[in-house]
Amino acid sequence: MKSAITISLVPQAKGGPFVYWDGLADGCARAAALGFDAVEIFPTAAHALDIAELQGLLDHHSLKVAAIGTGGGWLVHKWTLTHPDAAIRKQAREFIREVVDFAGGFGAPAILGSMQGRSEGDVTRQQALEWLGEALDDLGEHAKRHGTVFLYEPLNRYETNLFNRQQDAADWLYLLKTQNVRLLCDLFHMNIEEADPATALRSCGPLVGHVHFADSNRRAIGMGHTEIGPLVAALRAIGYKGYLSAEILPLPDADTAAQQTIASFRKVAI
Ligand code: LER
Ligand code: MN
Repeated sequence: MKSAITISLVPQAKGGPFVYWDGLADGCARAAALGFDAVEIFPTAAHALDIAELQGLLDHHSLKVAAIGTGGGWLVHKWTLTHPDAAIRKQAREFIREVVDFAGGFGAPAILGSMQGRSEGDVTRQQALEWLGEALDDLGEHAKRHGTVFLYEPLNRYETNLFNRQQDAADWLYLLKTQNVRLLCDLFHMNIEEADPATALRSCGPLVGHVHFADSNRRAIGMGHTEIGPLVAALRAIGYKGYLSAEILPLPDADTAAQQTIASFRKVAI
């Protein structure tokens, strides 16, 4: 397994679960100094990122891009793939496609988290899942052109009512036309929603495509009450070789959260 840490470039996400907040150069330098393998980037939009700048930083620090988030489309514009307005759903899809293209250039997947939206008002669950399924079929196949997968993240009940548990999402993903979407298993959401997170990871097997490495309280692993040993054992058992990426609160401060993360990673995952 490989280590990664998050960099947020979205001012509207302040207070959110990202470790570094002071730009790509700062985040990459700090991540590399601690020995992380990769960074996970949370941009306002794909076009706000500079390909040459990012490539230069990755080369200089021997880092990779673990994944790129799309939640900026929700935080900045309130766009989702299940919005009742067709024009907004289209903008949401375009926004995410651009992230798929940008991330694909770095061999990394894009993440669908907050931009999945929810079923509410006149949008029934059936309707929302139809729109979400169409979008995932498109985005999954689009990612394939770059040789990458597309990541779908079940969120806890306070953030979506579409899929809160990994197995429910997995059963539904298998019904899609595309088979190029993988699950992003966020241990923070799983701590809230799963009866047994380790069993959930084992049962999703090859669909597990990325992991958000967060403790029960969304702090660095080791700063809450999650027992990480059985979770890593479950990931080993299914042959997971991807990233454990720290999408966590920068508490008590970013550097301490990052140091705690890499110490926990080295203890359990190497
Ligand atoms: C995104 O990865 C996520 O986990 C959501 O809770 C938004 O922060
Ligand atoms: Mn997450």
